[in-house]
Amino acid sequence: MKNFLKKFWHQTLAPKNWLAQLNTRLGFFTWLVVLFTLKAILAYGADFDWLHVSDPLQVILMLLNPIGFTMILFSLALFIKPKQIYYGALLLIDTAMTTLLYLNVIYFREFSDFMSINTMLGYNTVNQGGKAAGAISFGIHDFLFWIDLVILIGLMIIRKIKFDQRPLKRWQPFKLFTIGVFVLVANMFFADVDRPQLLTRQFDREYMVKYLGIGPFTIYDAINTYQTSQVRKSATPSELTAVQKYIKKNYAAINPEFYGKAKGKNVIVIHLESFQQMSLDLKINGQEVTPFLNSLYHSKSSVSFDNFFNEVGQGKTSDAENMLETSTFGLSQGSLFSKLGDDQTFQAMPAILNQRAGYSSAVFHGNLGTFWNRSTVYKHMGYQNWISGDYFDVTGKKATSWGLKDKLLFQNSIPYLERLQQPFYAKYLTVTNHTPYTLDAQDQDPNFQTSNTGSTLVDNYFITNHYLDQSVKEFFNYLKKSGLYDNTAVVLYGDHYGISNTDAPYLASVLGKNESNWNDLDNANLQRVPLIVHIPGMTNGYIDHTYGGEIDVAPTLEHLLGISTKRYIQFGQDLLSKQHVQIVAFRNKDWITPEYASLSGRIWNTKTNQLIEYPDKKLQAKVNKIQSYVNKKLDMSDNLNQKNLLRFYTPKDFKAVDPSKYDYSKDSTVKRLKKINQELGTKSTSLLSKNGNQSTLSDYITDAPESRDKATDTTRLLPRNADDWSGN
Ligand code: GP9
Ligand code: MN
Repeated sequence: MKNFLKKFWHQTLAPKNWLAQLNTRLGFFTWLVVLFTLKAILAYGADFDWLHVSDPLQVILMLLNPIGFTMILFSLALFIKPKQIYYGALLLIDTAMTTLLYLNVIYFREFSDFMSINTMLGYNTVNQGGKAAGAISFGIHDFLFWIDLVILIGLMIIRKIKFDQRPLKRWQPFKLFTIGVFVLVANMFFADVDRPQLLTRQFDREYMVKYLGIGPFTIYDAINTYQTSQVRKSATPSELTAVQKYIKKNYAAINPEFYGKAKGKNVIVIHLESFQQMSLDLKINGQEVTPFLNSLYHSKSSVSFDNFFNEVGQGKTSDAENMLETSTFGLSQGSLFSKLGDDQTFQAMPAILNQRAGYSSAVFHGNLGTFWNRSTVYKHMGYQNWISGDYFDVTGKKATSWGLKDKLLFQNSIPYLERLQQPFYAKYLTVTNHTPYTLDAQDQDPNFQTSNTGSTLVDNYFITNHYLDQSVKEFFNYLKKSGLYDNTAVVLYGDHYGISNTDAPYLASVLGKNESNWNDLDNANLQRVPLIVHIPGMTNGYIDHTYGGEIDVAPTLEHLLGISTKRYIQFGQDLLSKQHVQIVAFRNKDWITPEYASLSGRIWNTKTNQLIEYPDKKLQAKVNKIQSYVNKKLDMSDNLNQKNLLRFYTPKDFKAVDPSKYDYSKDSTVKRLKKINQELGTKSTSLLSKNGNQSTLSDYITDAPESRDKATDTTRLLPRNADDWSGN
């Protein structure tokens, strides 16, 4: 290795050899590869924030990832014998790659994201939002991306670099190509070590670039886009008919007792990150983990569900969001938001509520806007405002690596919330209760003593559960004080498990179970998450034992708001309907009902907690029937989403969402909200206007110690993807 590097230096890189090298075919090629690699690293460092690398392997991968792909691509020219074409091809490939790199640099400056094929082809007008033209920002180092090409071509013109007549040695091109392939494969191998399932799970774009580089990312994205477009192209409107027929049969009628119970009220959805049902009513060392959520859970003003399951796949939070907004399932692999979100047709809650009942809409979240492709997806769903971590001060201790701490998110959201026209549909995505559940000592309640299960993760989980509980309580106090409470329905739900099956047995002691006979059904039972619909003024609330899942929330909520759902393509059923079918389909085709569960092909009795090894004929027939119900439901949903069939269907009174109408930059959002309030004048229904244009922020009391901290120039927020818990 040392010898090789020495040789490489003396023969190729040493300044005295520069011109001589550039005058050979091989030397010229080597120089282009080296220079392009340096330019890629320049972009990574100067423009892409070093891709937020967080461990030594990632650093190495980032520095090496341009080499393999560049060698492969550039070496294609080496096979060309005629000298003019050889040099021309090399320069052309280099120019093309430089252009791709530079376009990404410019795009990233505006959108903190990489260019997908859809963006390049202009299908995705969304990201440009009409302002791409004037908004290009140049950096002082930009000339470095082009200077090498200018100098090389200049030297060729003045004949300092002459075309080398001699073609390469017979096997040379093949050898270099192979080395390139070898480097790329090694690159991919180590990427997979550091981030398993990188390709199949479709992490966000920064991930792909960090591990594989701009070139492979673009090619992978192109393949993906092509496949999706083929699937979609082949789809015909008639395929929708089958789905419609299914939906019609699947429809569960409204329950008049609850229909319209929350009509006209604001809706606040609180997405309780990684929060499981088992934490409700749980006592540790004699103390409730979540006393406030428990009080909501048992309130006479709440309809709560204790057999409500998460049904997410690999898209985790984004799958939960997709189900809640659209009542369609996420995908069997990867995240629908990331994979299809760029040009998907949604008929989602924000648009339905807006068009049917005049709701304004906003999402609040402490993590970066591009995570899970939200900045794009929300536009397609018709969200008017997307108030992400990009809006807030996330410096110092204000954030965990997942974003702004929940207490601060709720508090900092008020200036926006109070400017929304009422009724509004506002969603809060909490994030502090996220693995690895580490929380600064200053945020921990000294009066709460967590468990001692033998797993730090589990013990910490209850600490962040408790913090989440306090955050929600502070927010409710504000709602009451500001007067919003009476006119607002609050929906709280957990998105998915917080303790994975690997760690779940550690829960046995706190749940009063036996760790030694922990089984698959125990794991399935833990997939329950809370669903609490709190409607101030309601007095006949109760805990409903219906088996259901996240797919069912949209129709349930819409019916509570007095909005009929018959016309929409929704795979869930109103949980309050007498016709609700109590079969919960998990994303992997497992399922659970009040009587049985099918988990990895084995049947369980959910009442006795027993495995049924040899089901009799009658039971087997029953199980088969349930399984085909589940398969059909998932297949229908997948068919609809993969082929984007909703583009062929416009429900009655529904106006297709035009994503290009939305602009989520902080500046325009602030201006827009102010303008709407001013223009409406006395007709403005926002809390701010109702309050005589006095902010209600002072009604917000938080004990978060960070709320007084001055901004610093450090942040812990790590832009990265879903199940990456590094750097924490
Ligand atoms: C990130 C947050 C967490 O923004 O929503 O996502 P998850 O890791 O739970 O999918
Ligand atoms: Mn989540």
